Amino acid sequence: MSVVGIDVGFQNCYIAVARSGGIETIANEYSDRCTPACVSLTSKNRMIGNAAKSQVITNFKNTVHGFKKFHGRAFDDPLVQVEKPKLPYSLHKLPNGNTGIKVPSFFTDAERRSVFDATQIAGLNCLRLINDTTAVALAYGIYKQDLPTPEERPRNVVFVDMGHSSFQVSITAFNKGKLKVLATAFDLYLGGRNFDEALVDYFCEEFKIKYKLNVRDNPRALLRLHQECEKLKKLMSANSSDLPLNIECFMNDIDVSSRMNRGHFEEMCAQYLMRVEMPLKSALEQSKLSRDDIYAVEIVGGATRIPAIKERIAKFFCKDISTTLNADEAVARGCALQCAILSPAFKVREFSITDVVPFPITLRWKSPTEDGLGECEVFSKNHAAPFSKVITFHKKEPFDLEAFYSSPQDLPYPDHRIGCFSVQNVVAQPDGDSSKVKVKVRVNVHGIFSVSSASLIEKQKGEGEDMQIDSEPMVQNEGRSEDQQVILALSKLFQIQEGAPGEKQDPAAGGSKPKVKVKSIDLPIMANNIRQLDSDVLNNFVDYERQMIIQDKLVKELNDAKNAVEEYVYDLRDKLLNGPLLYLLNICFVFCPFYEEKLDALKRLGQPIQDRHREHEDRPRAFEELGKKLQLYMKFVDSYKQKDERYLHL
Ligand code: ATP
Ligand code: MG
Ligand code: K
Repeated sequence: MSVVGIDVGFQNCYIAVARSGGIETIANEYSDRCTPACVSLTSKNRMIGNAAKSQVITNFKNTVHGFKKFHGRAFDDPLVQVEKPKLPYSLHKLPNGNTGIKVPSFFTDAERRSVFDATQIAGLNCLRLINDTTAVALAYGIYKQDLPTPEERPRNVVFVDMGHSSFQVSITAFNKGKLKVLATAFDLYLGGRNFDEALVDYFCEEFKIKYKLNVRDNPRALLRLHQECEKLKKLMSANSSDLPLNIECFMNDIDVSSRMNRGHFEEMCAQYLMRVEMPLKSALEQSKLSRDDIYAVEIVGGATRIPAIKERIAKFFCKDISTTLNADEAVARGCALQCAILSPAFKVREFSITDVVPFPITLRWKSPTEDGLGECEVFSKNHAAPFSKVITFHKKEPFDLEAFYSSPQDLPYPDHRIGCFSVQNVVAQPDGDSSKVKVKVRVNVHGIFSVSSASLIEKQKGEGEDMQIDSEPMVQNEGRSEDQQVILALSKLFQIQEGAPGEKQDPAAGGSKPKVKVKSIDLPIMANNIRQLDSDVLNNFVDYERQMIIQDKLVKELNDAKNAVEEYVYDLRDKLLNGPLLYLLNICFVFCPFYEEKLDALKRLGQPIQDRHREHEDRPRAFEELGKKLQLYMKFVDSYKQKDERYLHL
């Protein structure tokens, strides 16, 4: 069994794997530890990663990249509509209203569920979905030997991650063996690509005037300009002097060239640089810490390499920034560590993670006949997660619980609804009184919300109030007792898929006074409007994925066979140079439908030729050897002649 951590970035993916010696970021088939988040489709197969990225320009319509932001989003979502015109490939509406990319963050419930679905389709067993900065925090904390003891004041570290598409900050408190996220803040629309786009805009304008080119009308040229601008941006991080931009045969056979320097670039990007401070400020305020309480500011993510961004972060915290972690690989490594902790196959130092609920969640309820409409915020902002709570209702009939995010204005997502959970089979007590119904709500290890179970308590006197909340922190995944944790993680995983009907209620849950004897009956819960794929649809995708894997494999085998034939042909061609045999060879190449057959046919044709060729080559050597032997013999004869006179007389 192996466990891996995967960081799916907007631009790049990293995969780290836990090995007995530690965490290792693995390289792909190009010996590259960074794999572009890119899939290129042809009529026959898919190319993934580096191979796909090389197709971005040639096969632009069918090469999909930058899709991270579409997870869990409806097609009509404003974000999708804003991004659409920028994409060289087209987006389509799926039957369920979600976005599909046709050729065929991570933050809100819907996005998490979508990523979760994706892991299932890929055949992965997802142990935990973890926030980027929390993974980074784990990668930071687990190796630190000098963390304060649990009794001491924690060490507070700020983690700043700016990737290609988004910017996030977390403030985390560390003690020996544990970390607790205190606050998170983000600008989900600020990242390296904004800086690329600023350059692209600038050069589009310039080329319009200088060369009369309408770059925006030519997707191919625009993509090339994008790539060149990104290179230029990276160069400017290391170099403050004037730098050239040259693209040959850019458009209409015209070569273009221009220049840029860091100072000018920073001016152009002032609007983006200004936005760096906001999330930093918000996180610090939420954490209720002062700047003096901050032990270190750690930066990760490719775009934090831009000097102006580093400066702004340092200036805000009045502190030099640290780069203890590998800026590119920290997220994946943290994920792999988390999996190793969860997996029974690894012994890892104990380390518990308490993450936060990034957006407050409210439940609203009503029942068909009662007109009582109630509402309650079940998870406040930055509430610890994973966490379960038990809410007690007094009801006579089935009722609906509608879950939604309390503050839609802070949400990076247009729809603040999470889903509707119907608690079924609720009946009144035999004496006509309301029944006590205990409902368990939970934010699980993946940060996914659900009404996970409900039970009806028989013969309990009503307390006259509609509901009450008992809190009960969910079992944390605390290192050692590995087997149980995996079982726990897996069982949780399972419940999500099944919509958690009739889960067995822990008798201790809810902290109810154990004196009164009660009978508890599990109630089924129906989840509606959850932004997760139905099991049918999911299974279809799983099948489809399998078919595509087989297809990819077939095409690869075919390519390998083709290469073998070609190699053979070139080899033979070199030897034959020309003539009727070559003609025959070509015919053979064209007429055999399968590469294996082609190779066989060729070999049948080629072998005698090669044999003769070898004979021919061997002949001079044989003569030479014969000659040498003859000479030797002659020498022998000569010497003998001199020594033995009798020989002469023979
Ligand atoms: P996200 O986290 O937003 O989903 P990601 O994880 O794919 O995206 P990263 O791999 O962390 O993003 O960073 C990629 C970004 O960093 C790109 O915009 C890239 O141009 C930028 N970048 C990488 N190196 C440098 C550099 N030396 N100077 C400036 N920018 C850089
Ligand atoms: Mg990232
Ligand atoms: K473990």
